Amino acid sequence: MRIDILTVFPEMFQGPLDFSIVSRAVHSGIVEIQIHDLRDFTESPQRKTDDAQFGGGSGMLMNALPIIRGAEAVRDMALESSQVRIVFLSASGKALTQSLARELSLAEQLVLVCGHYKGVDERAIEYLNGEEISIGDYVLSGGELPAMVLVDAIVRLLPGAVGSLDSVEEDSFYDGLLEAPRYTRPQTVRGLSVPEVLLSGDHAAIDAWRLEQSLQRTKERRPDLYSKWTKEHESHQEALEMQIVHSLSVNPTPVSQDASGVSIRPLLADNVGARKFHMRLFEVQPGGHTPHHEHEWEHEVYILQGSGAIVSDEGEMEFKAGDAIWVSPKERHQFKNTGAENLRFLCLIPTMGTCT
Ligand code: 9D3
Repeated sequence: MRIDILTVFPEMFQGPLDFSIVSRAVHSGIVEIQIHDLRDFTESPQRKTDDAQFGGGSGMLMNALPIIRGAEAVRDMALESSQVRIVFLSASGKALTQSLARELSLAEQLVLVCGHYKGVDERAIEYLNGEEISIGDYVLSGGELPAMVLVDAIVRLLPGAVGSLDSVEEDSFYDGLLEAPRYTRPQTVRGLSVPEVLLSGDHAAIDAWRLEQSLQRTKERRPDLYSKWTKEHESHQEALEMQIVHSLSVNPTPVSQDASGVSIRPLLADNVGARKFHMRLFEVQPGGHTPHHEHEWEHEVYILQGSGAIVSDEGEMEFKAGDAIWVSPKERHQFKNTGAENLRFLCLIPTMGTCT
């Protein structure tokens, strides 16, 4: 990939791009980054790049022509000009997201135009067929820092830019959730210890704890992401089949591997051979319960948070966070929350035809 940056402050780019992943990618030839001074594309002796705006209004606007000449010049420099995208970093652009970064990382050449002052003459964007991108809803003084942010987000996605472990962006059940808290040595820092479960070696319990923490944090800090995640995980259960096997099937030894190499590790011995699941996440308030119900299939239930009991004709079975329980087919039952916090549990329902 080749990235050309047009700016009136080329000096700002000395430093930030010379470190870590971006610098390594440049030195190994994965990406070529060129910074261009927009003043080099002016024609007046004063090398002026801005002017007052038509229609009135305070502040200066960047002239269209230096930007157009600059973009045309760098477009001609590139060997293959087929896949060029011209991006204007602009406070009124569409939001930069990971999926937009991923999409941009597929281009052969990017031309980034850093706006400044009150903005740029609209005709520069129109003539060059540019797209406007913002890095978030806050006011900065120019497009230079956003351009560096964009470069960092894109370059680390280029094949070979990041060590092999990180480089695979695996689709995961946790996608769209904030990460659970993490800890490293020493075990005690100024009297603060590491959550017990992380030292237990019990991978099922650790997975359940992390999922619970992720859900809790996301709900609190990013209600937007939380409702998106819960919606997706209710309505697109098919898409989740593999992820659930991934994140919640946690016996110590793999039982089998499917074609994609995913280890299938059933939670319960009865479930050997089951390959795919639908998933439903339920939440019951303290003192609350689900309706009485029964179903044709038997399925696993994984308790993520809280404690309670499953009540059926057979009697009552208590459970707590970390437990995996088994619900028999055609047995009328309900879940009760007997604890003080919300009860959360995942139901894993085997997909027809893939379960023995
Ligand atoms: C009249 C000033 N603004 C209204 C609040 C518009 C404006 C123009 C130019 C605001 C900021 C800027 C300078 N910022 C950018 O060029 C910019 C930016 C940003 O401010 N926030 C997030 N992403 C970006 S990308 C470029």
